[in-house]
Amino acid sequence: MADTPEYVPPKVWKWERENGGRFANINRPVSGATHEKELPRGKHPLQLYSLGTPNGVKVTIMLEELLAAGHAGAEYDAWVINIREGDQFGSGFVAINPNSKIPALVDYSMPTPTRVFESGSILLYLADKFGAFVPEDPSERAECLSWLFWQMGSAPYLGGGFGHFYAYAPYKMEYPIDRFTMEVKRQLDVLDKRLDGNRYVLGETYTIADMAIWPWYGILTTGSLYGAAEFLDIQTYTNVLRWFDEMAARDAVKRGRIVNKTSGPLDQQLRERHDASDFELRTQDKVEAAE
Ligand SMILES: N[C@@H](CCC(=O)N[C@@H](CS)C(=O)NCC(=O)O)C(=O)O
Repeated sequence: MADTPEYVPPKVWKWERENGGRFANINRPVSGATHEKELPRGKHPLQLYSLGTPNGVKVTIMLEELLAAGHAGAEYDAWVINIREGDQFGSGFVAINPNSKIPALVDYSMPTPTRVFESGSILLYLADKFGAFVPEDPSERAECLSWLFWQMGSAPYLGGGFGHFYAYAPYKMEYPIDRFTMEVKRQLDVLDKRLDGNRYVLGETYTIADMAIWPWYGILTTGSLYGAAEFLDIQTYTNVLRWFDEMAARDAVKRGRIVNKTSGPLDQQLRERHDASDFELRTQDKVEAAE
């Protein structure tokens, strides 16, 4: 691997197993299962297979919001898929997401068990299923979906581009860091302008668009995502900061953001969620104290 003007790509790219960087050991240029492994199944109709990353947290916030709004049918089991250990390439997981990425959901309340993958698709599936957090009015619904898909389109720039080169690449490279910082700051500005005078992304209505954007551009403001708050001069995006705080104060967001977390403070990790009482009884600090 080289980052010098002398690098000339070969005629046909060949996979080098050790091309460096965090997560390099789990990447492959082919899809499909690498090993047989069934997925566990709990007692609820909704089974979530995920991890407490920004894409995973979108869905657990939505499920906790649905429960808080009284939708008892949104009770769920949340299982950890350890992507650093390659769980996403187990046969059971690949059967519900051929793309081998968390999050993925199975809805057993349907006549035929229904799999849903892609975080935006899961948010929309749940919003439609429960008639919640997506506007009914066609114009407002279109606006909500535009922001939802804005986030889905922007995440690879923020995570795969900026986050990768700023935080995970084996060494710092000016060209890609410059390129993706420019784009991430432009996107932050888009969001900041949208939130100027708007309490939530759709104005007064809290929707799946907020739930999709918050774990990425919201958490970015705290510095815990890529340690980049100062580098991105995040304090200047005052509307994003205000919106971040307002959402962070919601009880459902406080719960959803710790589900399937496997790092950080132990009292902020609920590795598996099978019951509402788990937030009181089974955070990792309590699990370890009982061992
Ligand atoms: N577009 C997908 C992206 C999901 C995604 O990138 N998930 C990451 C964790 S945040 C993952 O599973 N990575 C494992 C891998 O790349 O092997 C979505 O929004 O659901």
